[in-house]
Amino acid sequence: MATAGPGHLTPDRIREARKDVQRFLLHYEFGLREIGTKIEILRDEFLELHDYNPIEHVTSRVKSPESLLDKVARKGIGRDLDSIREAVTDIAGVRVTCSFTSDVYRLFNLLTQQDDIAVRSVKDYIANPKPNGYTSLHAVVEVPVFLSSGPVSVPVEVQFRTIAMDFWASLEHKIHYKYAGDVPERLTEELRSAADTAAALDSQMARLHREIHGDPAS
Ligand code: 0O2
Repeated sequence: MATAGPGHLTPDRIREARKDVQRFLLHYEFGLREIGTKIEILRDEFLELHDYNPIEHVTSRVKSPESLLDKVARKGIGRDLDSIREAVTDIAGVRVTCSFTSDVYRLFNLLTQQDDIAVRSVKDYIANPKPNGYTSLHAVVEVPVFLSSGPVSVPVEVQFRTIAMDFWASLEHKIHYKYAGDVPERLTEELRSAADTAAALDSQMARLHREIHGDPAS
């Protein structure tokens, strides 16, 4: 009877590989929970101290295996879990949508200055918007997760943005997806102009808010 060689797939090996992937993704799920708790604590304390909630909503996701494999193929990353762990930093993602741009930076500072958080990279697309008009503040942070086998450091990409930035990004994402990246020039132009309008709205709302309430955290 033929025995399975080292590269052959057998039901046992497939089961083993599936378990490895599940365990790999579970660490990112734990990382999300740690960051989620930190953000909830900041929000609740802020509300208690200043009677003001700087966060509109928070969403989070672990990248699906399909989307992860797409990215790995697109970027020419090795398909083994060690290479993926090293090269893909947005497997765990949290999006924090704030009321005002000042809250975006305030939350970013409060989170990234915590002692157990290590900042791996920051991209400030608010100070430097992407050519298509995209704005948001991105930070890849490492958070410790304490497993029964000891601590592991889990990277989480945190995107901070205002409601207007979020509105723009979700529409742009739909348009990008609909046209498979080949967006007609007219729509590209309109999106750029909509991004300017969103930025102007953010400034105007912040000005009005200051006029009525002052700076709630000052
Ligand atoms: P999803 O489905 O949201 O996860 P990367 O490709 O991530 O390795 P990159 O592009 O330098 O490297 O990272 P960057 O600029 O930090 O962007 C990562 C994420 O930001 C994207 O994740 C989007 O969520 C968001 N983003 C960046 N640019 C744009 C944009 O032009 N429009 C919109 N709508 N979102 C943007 P993913 O993996 O692309 O998608």
